[in-house]
Amino acid sequence: MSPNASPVSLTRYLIEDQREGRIGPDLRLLIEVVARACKSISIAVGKGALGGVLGDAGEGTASINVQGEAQKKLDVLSNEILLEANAWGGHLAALASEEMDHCVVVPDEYPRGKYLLLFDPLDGSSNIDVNISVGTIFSVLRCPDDVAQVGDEHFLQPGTAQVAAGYCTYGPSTMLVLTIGNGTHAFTLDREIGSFVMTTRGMTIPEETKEFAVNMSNQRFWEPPMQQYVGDLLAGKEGPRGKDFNMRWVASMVADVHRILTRGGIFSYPLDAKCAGKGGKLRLMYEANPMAFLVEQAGGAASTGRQRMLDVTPTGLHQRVPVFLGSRREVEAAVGYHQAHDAVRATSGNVKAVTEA
Ligand code: P6P
Repeated sequence: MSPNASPVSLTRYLIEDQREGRIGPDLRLLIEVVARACKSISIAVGKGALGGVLGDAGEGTASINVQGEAQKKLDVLSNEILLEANAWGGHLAALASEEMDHCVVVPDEYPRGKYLLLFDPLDGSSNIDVNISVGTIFSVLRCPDDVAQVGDEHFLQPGTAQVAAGYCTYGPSTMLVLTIGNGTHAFTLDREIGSFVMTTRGMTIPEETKEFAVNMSNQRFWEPPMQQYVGDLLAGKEGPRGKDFNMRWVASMVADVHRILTRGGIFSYPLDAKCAGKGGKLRLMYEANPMAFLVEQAGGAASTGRQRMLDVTPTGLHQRVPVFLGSRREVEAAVGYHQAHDAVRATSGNVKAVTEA
């Protein structure tokens, strides 16, 4: 059989990348360990009501995480699976999770590696009880050299510092989507042999789209540029955009982003009056940044609406940001509405200052 005919497993893909010098053995091991943990999470999620793991965590008393959100049993289980899988391998210095207030340093009884792993163990978990796709999102950073005691502050690196990022979507099929900075590639879990097999080498997001993803129920809370942007989308071909748009909103970021990586579109969770005080809804370090890395590696764009997502300098482990990501031309259009609005506001602010001087 010619070498190009046999299926490429995740292991083979990573070994080839290591052989070509794009990753080292520790990062290869880290990604393999995360993928193995995702297989365990996929099994737990797939059992549904039969696994006794649906519903809220905390027997009777609600369990609330650092985000102030009710934890699902599967949130807690997924977090534990990822912590246990990554503790003993010797590839990590510390881990941080949406479900934990602070980072966790690898226990002293194990060797300490040079990477930092961040994850949302089960994003979209509010959809679990209604059997809608959910997913695990992860991001990998290098631990700064010569750090005696790793703390949250060592994780506060911009998205451009990521050495790997990915997600595992638990849908009709379980798929791992990964980048190590050399394109974005999709692997589908072959349950008969228990391994991830490459099904798309080089996912590519079309530059243009006719499909947007946003939670329209927040429309009255949006900033003016977002109101104008979506209003023009809804105006269709009679409006300034000159074409009709379709809308999708799964309320599971992994599912929405996977659709966009597969067929294009724009995903947005903008600032709104409800979440403006927190900086946004979605988390920078383990949602927006890994997704931005994947999307840019697939030819798309990712922005806060005012700044390239990967350039944001983090100020906190659980920092929230507005998110626009997907088809490059459409993200640029959305950003353009914000830039135009801000320019007018700055000018009127200057005029006001002069007139009041
Ligand atoms: P809303 C899920 O809770 C999540 O963090 C993302 O996966 C998703 O895109 C968003 O929140 C959904 O938010 O306000 O529509 O429920």
